[in-house]
Amino acid sequence: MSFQLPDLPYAHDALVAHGMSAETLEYHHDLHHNAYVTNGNKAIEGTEWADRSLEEIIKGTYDANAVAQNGIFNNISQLWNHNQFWEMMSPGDSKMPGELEKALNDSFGSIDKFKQDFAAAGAGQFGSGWCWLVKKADGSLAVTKTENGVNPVCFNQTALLGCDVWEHSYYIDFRNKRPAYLENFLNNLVNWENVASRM
Ligand code: MN3
Repeated sequence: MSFQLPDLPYAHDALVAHGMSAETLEYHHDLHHNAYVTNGNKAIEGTEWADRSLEEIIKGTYDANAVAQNGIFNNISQLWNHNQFWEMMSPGDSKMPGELEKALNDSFGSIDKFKQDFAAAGAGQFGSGWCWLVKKADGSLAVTKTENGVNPVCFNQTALLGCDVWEHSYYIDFRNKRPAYLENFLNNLVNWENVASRM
């Protein structure tokens, strides 16, 4: 079995009015995400991981004590991360469902405070990585940041929202301004219905 690159759930130019260009999606989905699929398939070929699910491979190859993760983990986790990322953005005007609004207010004090924490996590991730809203095993919500391809699956957490803060995610549209990219992501791009469906 080999993994496939999923189609974007919208056209390449569907997010232009929301601050993400077609050129970004052409590079980010068609080239970067596709490279994780190609290299991930190559890396697992002929290994014990060849017929396992993405989540099984991520959990089985993540090494909490390693200075740098291995090639199987890096490519497969990034494949999974991007599969989620496209679904977490919407070309429409996404309204936050009431249950999610209540959960964020209860956990962070206000929606604004949640957005501040999430943006600070993304801006504060030194080098490549991701920031997340996760649901922990005990049911509580938290904002986290991870380096490179590491993701909530590694920690048995549910990823409710994730933002890619690798430079390839924002350099075409925002150049070096990662905080502006994060602010735009939170205010114009998030598919809040998708976030709520993951709870
Ligand atoms: Mn990326």
